[in-house]
Amino acid sequence: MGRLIVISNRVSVPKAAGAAGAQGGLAVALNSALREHGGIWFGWSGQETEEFTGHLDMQRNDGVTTATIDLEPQDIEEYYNGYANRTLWPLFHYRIDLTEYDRNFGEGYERVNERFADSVLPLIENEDLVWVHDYHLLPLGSLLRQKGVKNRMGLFLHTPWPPTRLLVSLPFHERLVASMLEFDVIGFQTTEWLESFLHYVQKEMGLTVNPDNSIDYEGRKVIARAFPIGIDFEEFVAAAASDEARQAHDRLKESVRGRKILIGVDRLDYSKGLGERFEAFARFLADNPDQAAKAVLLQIAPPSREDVTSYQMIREDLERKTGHINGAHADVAFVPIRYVNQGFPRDELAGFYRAAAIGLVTPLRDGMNLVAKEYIAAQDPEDPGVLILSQFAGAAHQLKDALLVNPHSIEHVSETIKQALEMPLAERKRRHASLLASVREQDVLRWREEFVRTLAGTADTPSVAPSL
Ligand code: GDG
Repeated sequence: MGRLIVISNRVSVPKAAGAAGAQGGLAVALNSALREHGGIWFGWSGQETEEFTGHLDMQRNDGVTTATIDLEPQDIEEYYNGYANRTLWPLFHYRIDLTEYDRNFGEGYERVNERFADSVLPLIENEDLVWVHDYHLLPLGSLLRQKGVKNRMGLFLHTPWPPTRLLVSLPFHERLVASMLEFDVIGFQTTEWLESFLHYVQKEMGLTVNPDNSIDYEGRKVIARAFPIGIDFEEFVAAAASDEARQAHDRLKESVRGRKILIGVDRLDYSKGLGERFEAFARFLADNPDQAAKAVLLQIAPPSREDVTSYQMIREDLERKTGHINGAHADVAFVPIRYVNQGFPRDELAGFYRAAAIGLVTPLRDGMNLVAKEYIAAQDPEDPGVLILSQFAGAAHQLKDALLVNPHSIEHVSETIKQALEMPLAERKRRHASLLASVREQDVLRWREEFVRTLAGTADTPSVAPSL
């Protein structure tokens, strides 16, 4: 098997084990894959430069080589803040009301993909496997083919894939999807997004999908498959058992003085359903006055994509809602919602999860959602908390023993909070044991192994095709 060339919008430079602010599971998994197979992780440095030069900043840290480029301010505005985060992200999360269709964004997106292709090209050797990530880089495979790359190339999409009826609202949608078909493997988080994609290529492009899910395209076979991403299970269990986690756990527990903790952890993003979650919690407080002084919601929401207006709006909306709900339900010694716009080290986060009686994971739409899996991994199996999970998160396909909810239904979520708080220990343990087995088994190492083996052409093909 050749080396791996991992390409994503941003690159996560490996840090020594135990370093402060250590990395998330995805970065850990990709770095371990790069250590094992050898290769390079390429992407944008996150820095801007007056004029694009294509200069590659090559570094080697902890056994992994990274190569990054800087982008011009116009690139960042049109490609990153524009087409990626104002057009594709909302559209792929079913929010055509927030989707902006601006021709400059589209041109910037193509220009930056071209810059990525030109910059990474000299790094690719004959036998390398090229693994591209996410919605920022959908046309990259096609651009690399045009420049003569013959290697096996795969794409993994971390977000949902939208229904055909929504996708056709995107100008030049045919061109975008056709460019994706230059990859050899296209991976999705769940069969639901896979089915949407296959529906599009059949209905809009008239292509044939074979029983093994491969798509016949211009004399080649493109493999489309679901590869559900997971967490680095062992790493997260170890994080939850660390001294830092225990201290964070004890500090939080002490501060709530016997109240039950509900926890939410999300980037501050409208897809995560935070406003609906706050309203559901307020409804729970209003409908259960006897419980109201016994529960507290800790919402950790580090800011994200702050240059995009819809993100500024969601932030203002949540500040207003928090103020309103706390104003209505607080007393002099207690506020029901603790809303924190700040990130925490992973170990501390694991301790917070463990302290919480309920994990409240209620996105309106989510490719997978790793927070749900982290919450399960961090629990004490002898006295576990309850996971309340949106039916619209990819994770709901696997975590069927969670309490699945429709996050749009404030009443349903409110009633489910009550059910979770009253759940007997035996049922909590039974549900948790089943969820834990699934999170452990389908972890991030398995995810990357399956993708890499499929890309290398050494994996078994799935015997069952999704039903359309
Ligand atoms: C995209 C897709 C898909 C959050 N706050 C803190 C913190 N986090 C970490 C969580 C978790 C990660 O960020 C968030 O992952 P999610 O999966 O929940 O969501 P997205 O960021 O939207 O990720 C998603 C994922 O890609 C992977 O394919 O599951 O559907 O949208 O790991 O723990 N980490 C730390 N402090 C925080 O305060 N250390």
